[in-house]
Amino acid sequence: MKFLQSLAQQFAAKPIDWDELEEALIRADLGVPMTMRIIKTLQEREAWSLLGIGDVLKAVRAEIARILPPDPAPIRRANGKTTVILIIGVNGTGKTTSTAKLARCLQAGAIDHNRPPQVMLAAADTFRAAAIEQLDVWAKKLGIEMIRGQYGTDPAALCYDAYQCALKNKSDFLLCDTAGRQHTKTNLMTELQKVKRTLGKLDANAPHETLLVVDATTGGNALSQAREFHGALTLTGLIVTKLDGSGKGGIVVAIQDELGIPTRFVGTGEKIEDFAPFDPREFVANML
Ligand SMILES: Nc1nc2c(ncn2[C@@H]2O[C@H](COP(=O)(O)OP(=O)(O)OP(=O)(O)O)[C@@H](O)[C@H]2O)c(=O)[nH]1
Ligand SMILES: [Mg+2]
Repeated sequence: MKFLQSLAQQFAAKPIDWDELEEALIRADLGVPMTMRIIKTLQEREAWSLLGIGDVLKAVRAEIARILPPDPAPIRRANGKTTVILIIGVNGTGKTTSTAKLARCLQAGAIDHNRPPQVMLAAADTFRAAAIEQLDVWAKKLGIEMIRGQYGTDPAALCYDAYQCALKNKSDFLLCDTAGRQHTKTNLMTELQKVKRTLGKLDANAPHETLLVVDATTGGNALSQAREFHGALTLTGLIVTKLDGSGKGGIVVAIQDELGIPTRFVGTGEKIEDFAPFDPREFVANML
């Protein structure tokens, strides 16, 4: 059930219980600061005791609309060279699937309408068993070249080689899928920083996009993930996955609010076509 529908049922026939409302908004993953702002906005209104659920809905919508950029930025392109997109995140959030989905999206020219772009993949998860084969299945299906190395090798070196190869092939995009890692593991975050630094040796602006994949069903934990990954790597955007599940996705509003990181794409299922550029209007309409 959409979270505001359940809110409406909860508050329909009685005066607003501020504690209950606060709890409901936090349960929807909107985060504490935004929840407090919404509550404060409502409480400051004159004759607040007359507030009904309609006012609550309006305040939540207005607050979300104020925070999300109305038109999310398109992919930042490298100047006439290969654009490198680094895909990172904790284990199992949907990085590999999203890498394939994004490749298809870019390949189909859904983002750059001028011509069908050439896309390459780098299988930079050299850690998890079968990770390379998993991406390879997608690469074959999509007819996309994938650069791979041996398991256990340095992902930074693999990304460097893949980038060189993509530049030589005049590929428009290189998407680097990386191993899942806990944001709390310093050595694994350092490994990613090395990947970023190494790519930067071929173009100071590379990777041109550093996208964190967050799973909508993990709720508030995605905010801690975003904080840590952003602190270590300076994220340029989010991909929020599993919006077809029980997660409300409110956390991406909290992440935009606190860290200024925009959501760029959404994953809405396991199939390759279950993916789209983030549309704030549609997102809010689905959420409310
Ligand atoms: N329902 C749903 N499932 C998804 C979505 N995106 C990914 N998945 C599923 O989530 C599971 C994990 O996806 P992966 O792409 O392997 O995740 P990952 O982040 O690469 O995982 P690791 O590399 O092990 O860290 C798979 O079963 C995917 O099919 C989505 O948007 N919706
Ligand atoms: Mg993976």
